[in-house]
Amino acid sequence: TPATSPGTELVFPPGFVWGAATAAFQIEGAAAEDGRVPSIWDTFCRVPGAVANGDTGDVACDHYHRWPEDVALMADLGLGAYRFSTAWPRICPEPGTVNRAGLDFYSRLVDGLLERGIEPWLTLYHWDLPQSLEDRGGWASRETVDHFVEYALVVQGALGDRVRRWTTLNEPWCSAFLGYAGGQHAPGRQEPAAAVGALHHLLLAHGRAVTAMRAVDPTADYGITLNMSVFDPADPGSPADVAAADREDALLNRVFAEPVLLGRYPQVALDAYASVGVAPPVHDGDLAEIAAPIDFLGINYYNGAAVTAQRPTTDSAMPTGAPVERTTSSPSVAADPVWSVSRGLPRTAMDWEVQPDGLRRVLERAHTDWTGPAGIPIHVTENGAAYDDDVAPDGSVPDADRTAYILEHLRAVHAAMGSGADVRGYFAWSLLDNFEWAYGYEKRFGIVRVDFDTLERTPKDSAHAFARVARTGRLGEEPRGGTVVP
Ligand code: GBH
Repeated sequence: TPATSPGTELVFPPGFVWGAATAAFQIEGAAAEDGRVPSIWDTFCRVPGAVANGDTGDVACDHYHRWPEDVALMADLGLGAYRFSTAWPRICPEPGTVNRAGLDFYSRLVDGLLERGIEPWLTLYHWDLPQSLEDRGGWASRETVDHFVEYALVVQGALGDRVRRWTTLNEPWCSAFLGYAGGQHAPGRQEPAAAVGALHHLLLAHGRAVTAMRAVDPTADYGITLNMSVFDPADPGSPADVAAADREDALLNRVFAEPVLLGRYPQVALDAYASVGVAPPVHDGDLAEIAAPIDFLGINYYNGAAVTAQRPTTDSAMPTGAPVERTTSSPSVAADPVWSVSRGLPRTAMDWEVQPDGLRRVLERAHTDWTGPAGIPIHVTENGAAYDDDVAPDGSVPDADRTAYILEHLRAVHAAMGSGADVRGYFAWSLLDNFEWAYGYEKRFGIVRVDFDTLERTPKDSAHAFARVARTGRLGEEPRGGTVVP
């Protein structure tokens, strides 16, 4: 349990993991080097209008070449852990093939991290499916499951002597529903049946890979990262709004957490899918495979939302002038639409609400409902914010908004731990400004600024503030929303 010292200084327990996170496609660049083949994101970037400004991952942060500098940056900041993903299209260009040069890159990276005392946290899949597998049906096809397991074992075979923390998937909700239902992400399909197929195959790939990797090495830690949110009924007195919030919760949170941790799909989600005539393609034994024991649950949290079953009018519901939007939890996979409404909370450059207490609620709920009973610890594997940063005349980046966002969310993590949630680590998203998917390079999430002309890196004020908490395990009375002096 974390301690609270006199005053309002918050103390995190010794051994708490402090890190920063990235993903291969968002930072590496070198898209055609050393035998890498195209991923669904390389293809999607070439679809006119799919990605802002026609941006691609061809160069990104050029991390593929500049990784020593990035590792040194993390070491300077005193971070104890680095969460990154390996690119499947670098490692297994085709099923049954292994590209040694691709593996060697990650082997050098892992060695570089370990030399600096930074623990590698490896995610096997952060959305960059080889295009050749999409051509065979992608995640909508059951065959992709075993291709993933094969890839996972190849990576483990090459790095398992040094990597102890393995995450199978990052945010399978995004892969399935933004990729195959909403179409905002690669592969850009809008097919409810394919999306619900992808949901199931992703979960099966996770469970099967955990079992296969654990058979090779029972001593390492295996987990999955889910994106979670909190949904409040816009009108708590309206049964329709309460039901809408419950459905959103089922479609975003429970439909992933319950199969993984409890071995079942929530009925509310199955009913929503049935309302548009689709269902997960479950075979006998699949749910037992999906529920393979895990060693940690990764949770990514960015925002919550207030939702309603009634389409609100722009005037009354959105005082910020933001468009009234159907929520993204259930794009075309539920007949009853759910709308999000503004509560007048501050928003980031993504237009997402800033709601730190939502993180406390997500963590406490995950502990109570899913992980706590099984004794499984939680790691916050992503949390962070996009803001339009200014560079000061002296070259520094005084990102007070992002700094406040991170520190407020750390307070929420501490509060959740205080009420018993077994949270063991926190990773800031992201180490670097990077390729923000459909938003290209327009949205900056980094605690380190990247100048996309020169590729120069500059730690922002948020990096210094976060580093100070990481080094000391203490969070003092930094002014909220004001400047934090490193
Ligand atoms: C993560 O996804 C990704 O893992 C990471 O790669 C990415 O760069 C980062 O976050 C920032 O986007 O409009 O209120 O309905 C974020 C997942 C899912 C979080 C959709 C926000 C919609 C909020 N996102 N969710 S709302």
